[in-house]
Amino acid sequence: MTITHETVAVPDGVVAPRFRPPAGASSATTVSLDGDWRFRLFPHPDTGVDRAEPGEDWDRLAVPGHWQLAGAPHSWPYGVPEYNNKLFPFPIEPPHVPDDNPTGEYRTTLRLPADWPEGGRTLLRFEGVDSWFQVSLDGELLATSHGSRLPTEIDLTDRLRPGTDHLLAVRVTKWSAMSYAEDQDQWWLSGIFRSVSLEHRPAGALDDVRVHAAYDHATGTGTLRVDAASVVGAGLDAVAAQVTVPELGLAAASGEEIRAAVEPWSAERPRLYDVVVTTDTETVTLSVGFRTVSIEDGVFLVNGRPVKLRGVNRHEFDPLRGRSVTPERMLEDVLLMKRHHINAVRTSHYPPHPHFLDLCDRHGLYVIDENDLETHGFEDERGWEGNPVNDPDWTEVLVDRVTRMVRRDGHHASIVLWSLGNEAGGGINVPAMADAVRALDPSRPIHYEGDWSSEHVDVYSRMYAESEHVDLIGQGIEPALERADADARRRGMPFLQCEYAHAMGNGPGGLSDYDALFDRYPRLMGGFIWEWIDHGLTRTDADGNLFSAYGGDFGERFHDGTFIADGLLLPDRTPSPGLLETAAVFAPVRIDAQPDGTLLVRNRYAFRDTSHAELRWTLHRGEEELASGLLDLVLEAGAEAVVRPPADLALPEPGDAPVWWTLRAVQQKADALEEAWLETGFVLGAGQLLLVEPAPLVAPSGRVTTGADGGYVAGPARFDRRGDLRSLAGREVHAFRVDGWRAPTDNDRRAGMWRGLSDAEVWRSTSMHLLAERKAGVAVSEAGALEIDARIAGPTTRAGFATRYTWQPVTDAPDAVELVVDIQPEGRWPESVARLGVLLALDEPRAVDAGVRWTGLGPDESYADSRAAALGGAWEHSVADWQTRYTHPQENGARRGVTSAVLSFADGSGLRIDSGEVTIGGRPQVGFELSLRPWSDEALDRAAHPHELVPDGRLWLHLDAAQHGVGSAACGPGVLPNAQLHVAPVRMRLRFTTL
Ligand code: IPT
Repeated sequence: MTITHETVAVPDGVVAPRFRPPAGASSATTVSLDGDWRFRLFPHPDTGVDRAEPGEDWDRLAVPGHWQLAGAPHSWPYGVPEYNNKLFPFPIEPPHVPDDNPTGEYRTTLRLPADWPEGGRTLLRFEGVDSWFQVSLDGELLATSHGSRLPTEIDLTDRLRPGTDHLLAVRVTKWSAMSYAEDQDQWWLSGIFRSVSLEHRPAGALDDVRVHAAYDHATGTGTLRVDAASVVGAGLDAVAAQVTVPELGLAAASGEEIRAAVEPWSAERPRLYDVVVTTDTETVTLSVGFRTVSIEDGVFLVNGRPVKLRGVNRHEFDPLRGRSVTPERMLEDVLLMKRHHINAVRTSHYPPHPHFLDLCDRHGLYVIDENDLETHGFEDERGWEGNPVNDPDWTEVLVDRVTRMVRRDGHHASIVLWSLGNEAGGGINVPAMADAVRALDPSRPIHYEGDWSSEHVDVYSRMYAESEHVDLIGQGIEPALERADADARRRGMPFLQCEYAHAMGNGPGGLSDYDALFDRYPRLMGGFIWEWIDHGLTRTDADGNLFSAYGGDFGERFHDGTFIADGLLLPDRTPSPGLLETAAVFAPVRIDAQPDGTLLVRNRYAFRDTSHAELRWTLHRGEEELASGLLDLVLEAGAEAVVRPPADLALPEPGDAPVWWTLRAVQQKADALEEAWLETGFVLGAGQLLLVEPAPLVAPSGRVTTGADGGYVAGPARFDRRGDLRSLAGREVHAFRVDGWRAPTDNDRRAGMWRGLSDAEVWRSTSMHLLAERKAGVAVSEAGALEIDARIAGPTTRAGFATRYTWQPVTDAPDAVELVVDIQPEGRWPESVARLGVLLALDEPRAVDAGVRWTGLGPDESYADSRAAALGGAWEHSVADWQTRYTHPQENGARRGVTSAVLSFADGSGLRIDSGEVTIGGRPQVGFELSLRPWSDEALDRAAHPHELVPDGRLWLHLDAAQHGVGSAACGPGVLPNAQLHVAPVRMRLRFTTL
């Protein structure tokens, strides 16, 4: 059979897969072949280039790397990246792919170093090549392989002569039959994107080292058995090895079980022991963690204790290098996760670079290692017709993939579950893969969400399930499966959300609601937020500005746009507000205010008490500290306590800012297991109580005066005769009116998985984006206030906001004016509204340079369903820093609970805004929501990328009673009832003071 890129067959000419010890862990010689290789790109796999062609005058291309990114961020000499989510960018006719199939010819010169050891075998190792490739040496075709995120090894033993140059030729196609199995939601990026090396394998080498390191929590005993094998032909033959654990003074032979009292490994305490495995010809030193994963009574346990996975889905991504990630980036990811209380990672949707797993072992993250398999594009109205996962022709290929993963990674303590793949439907190859995994490693449970009835897996998994449904599953009362036996089996399983809380743009909202369920029900083992990072590739626009590109930005004809930007990190790894929210929700020491005015402190570690943390409280008004102290409290793992401010704490009289009692669990010292990532003062959790509300504003009693032009003057506010606000605080007013719209978030724009219209569509249907004001009357009241009646509504609808604005100067404060806004909705409104409040746009040429200090929740943005990270206090920003530069511009930056804000303009002047009573539907709340931008919501909505937003010479403020939550409807549930904003009467009392 002639093998082509359209052949469905396991790799040919390759050696049996072996385990991959950390770099430097083996005594065997290896040499890296990374560097600049010779390269030429052809339009078709039939390149017509002789395998013996040395390509001396070809281009140079960095290996590892993707050819599409060779000139990033400025040029794209070898075609551009293309982004697709699930739909195949080519006709579905497996195993065929388009003729238009860019194919790279790589050449490099191989020369064995002079000191290359004699005897044994020499393997050429590829850690990852996307997607299909053929390897030739000195003009002879030796191997064909695929499995983009899996290693391939080729035996070159009899072909390499020391001191001689050999020509290595690799032909890599962009598309192949395997593209049908690698349809992950990401950029299509090709080439030799992970390292290449030559590996010496001495005779009797340690090609496969299986580490069985368990921990018996009842006795504190670790058991260790190491099985060692050498690759012989296509199989493995056991070899006798010596196993020592120097730190424990243990020695044994391979295959023998040894026992000792050990400290177990967990993500909380990633204790590792050096285990030295030796044969006559090779020594491998592994970092081994003793731990046992089990499922008992439907509960997921690590070392005998229930563990909740508070995880993220991580794609490999670098904004310049794509999936060709450096060790520095991998470390950055791991440390960022640790610093944000993430304890688990699903390697969506393929085995990561193996070094990433070394880092997970070392720093402590539970891992779901996922097979390189997704066939999502087959899911259409014909219901997975032709899906490789249900096709016997593919069985060997898919089993080969999962086998290569388990062989490569089986020794990692961090891996607690194997995953058979993602979104690949069901069928005969699911049990085939599951059997293969169990045969190699019965010690870890198997995950695969696509096994809908969980027949072949060990955990029940869903993605984006609504919290109501998760609640039912938690209680074990979810709807039954048709087959009683399958249903009974699944009911005995722990439940996992392999994806939830879609973090696209502003969001995810509702994370706390899910997390509370995870805590409530033992059956729920947690979940993995979708996803870790926005895959925005850095590129220049026509004017040379750098920006983060998403689907369509490379002129792709067929793409999925912004859906690639759905992470907790912005593409440059700046934490988004969503990551800060995640850290607060995942906090190991949760501190939550209770309705009875106490704080509930919960130790959510599975294995640690809180003796490493200090519980520090402060009583503060804004930033002014009134008192502070320590709570004498140590909580055992899983324990909780109710705490309250000390009984003798003297509370001040109400003043101009609320008084908070804030409690933080602050880590005191980092030990050796944590020092890589833990910073001094690291916060393990925080919470607070509002003890003293601010004093009400003194009722104004000044009188409006009438100007010569028939207009009105109320302190620093000037109006024309029609009642239009013309200037405030010495600045021209460009816009002032009630508003109900926002620049839709990605979540607002989508209808989620279960609903008809998106929120943004609903708002458009009532023309909320086109609101305009009609004045109905202007009068000066007996009390001397200027009363302006207006109706705010959009075209095509009868619904509107009947509004009265009442402006009154403040006696003895000539620079101050008070505004009461009364909004009465009229007519029929849709189920939600984006915001309720006033919009104020002031002319301010240097708006970006303005500063703002506010008392309220901060320091970062928060929304009704994403507010765990925000704490009451006094905070400061510039208008420029106030903006969150989401990869796709959208509503951002709201600060809630604001009781006062001081704007300082570049010219030295200022404006203070204080809040009096604010009620929605008659319910009082503390403070208002503040948003500030140097551009309008319309401009924000129009912009496709943040760098397109240009300050327009105005400062746009929103002073809202409230905003709608953010939800995660971009993929999943919309805003939950507890965070929806419904149209209701609103009353807001605000005071403006010129400074
Ligand atoms: C889910 C995919 O598994 C994931 O790769 C990603 O595409 C995510 O959606 C959306 O960003 S599948 C979806 C049909 C729930």
